[in-house]
Amino acid sequence: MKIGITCYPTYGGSGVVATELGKALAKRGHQVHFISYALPMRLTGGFDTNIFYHEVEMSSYPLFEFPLYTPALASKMLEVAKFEKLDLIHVHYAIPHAISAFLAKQMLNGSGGLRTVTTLHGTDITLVGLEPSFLPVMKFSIEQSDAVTAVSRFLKEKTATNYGIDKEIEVIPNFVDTEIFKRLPDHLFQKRIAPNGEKVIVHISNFRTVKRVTDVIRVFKNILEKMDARLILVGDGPDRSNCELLCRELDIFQHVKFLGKQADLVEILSVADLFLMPSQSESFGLSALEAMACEVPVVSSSVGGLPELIVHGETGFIAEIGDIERMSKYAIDLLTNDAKHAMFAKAGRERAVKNFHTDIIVDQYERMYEQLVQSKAPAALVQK
Ligand code: GMT
Repeated sequence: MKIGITCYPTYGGSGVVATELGKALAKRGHQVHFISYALPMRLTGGFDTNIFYHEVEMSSYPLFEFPLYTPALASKMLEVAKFEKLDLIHVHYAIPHAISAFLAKQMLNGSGGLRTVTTLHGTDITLVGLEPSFLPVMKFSIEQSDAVTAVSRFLKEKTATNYGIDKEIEVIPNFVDTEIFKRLPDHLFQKRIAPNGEKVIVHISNFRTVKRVTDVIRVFKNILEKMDARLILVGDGPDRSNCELLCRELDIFQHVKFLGKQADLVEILSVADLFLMPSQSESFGLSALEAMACEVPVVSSSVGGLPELIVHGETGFIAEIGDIERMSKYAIDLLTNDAKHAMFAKAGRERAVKNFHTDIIVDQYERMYEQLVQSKAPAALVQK
């Protein structure tokens, strides 16, 4: 098949999922065309004869106070779909990608029946899309998509209730390449991070308010009262300065490393003893899955899709949002009980391999694409 993929190319789970999906589809022999305003973050690392990248050109004009990305993206989608003869375009994160895909499909009407797929990822549904200035167009563009998927049951239900959409939404969870995301014996990095065998706690996010990174720091402070430990914070974003300030106020800065954005997460997760994800909102929690694949137990909040990923008492623990004391108790329990920690680490890895390995999930997307493409109306029947 010839498949177009549109996503946000920057730091973030939806772009990671879209890019890894495209790479896996290309490996299976499909031709994949990424359409975005920049090269997706994980699309580096060598030439692949089945992968193409088309950049959306953005022109500025003094009259336009705001960049007009939606129509520019639709025009690029149209161009690529027409000349590369795409079977379908799969957009990740509905705003504004589903709108552009709808426009491209409308413009192509009658010349081959381009199919569109929208994957809902998180705040496109739970936050941004709910704003009155977006809601009607969000509902419309989701309903107009030929197929819609959500990354968790939680998100599927939210879409139905928040938007009154009764269209079929298939839950296809996120995935991880467990051949790449696996614990590595890297003693050098371990020595640099925790030279005296200190416990290593990791958090990875884009440091937005919904991630509640300050809760991570407060839990870590409680851990430090019981044992020597290091906190590794990976990523960057609006709350980073606040977090650095809080570490100084709590006088724990010397135990915390802010690594900023990092490409090699496996190396970092391989030295981790615990992963913290105390988010306010999390429709799936991709980095928690990546941690599980690297045998790192997770302590998280109980929001959104996290209880679908983390099995409480088996692969990690979940607590109410903001319940720092309970999260600290769970964290200390795991960090002080080696046998329990080993069981959780093993169970997390097994769950990632058994339920969320790339092949299992990409099969589901591929099946859905095949059904869509087979149901394509012959050109003559497509409304002119
Ligand atoms: O929804 C967002 O704010 C951003 C989005 C992203 O691009 O990272 O995150 C969502 O999608 C990820 C990939 O499916 C999920 O792992 C995250 O849980 C989800 N974030 C939220 O729901 C806050």
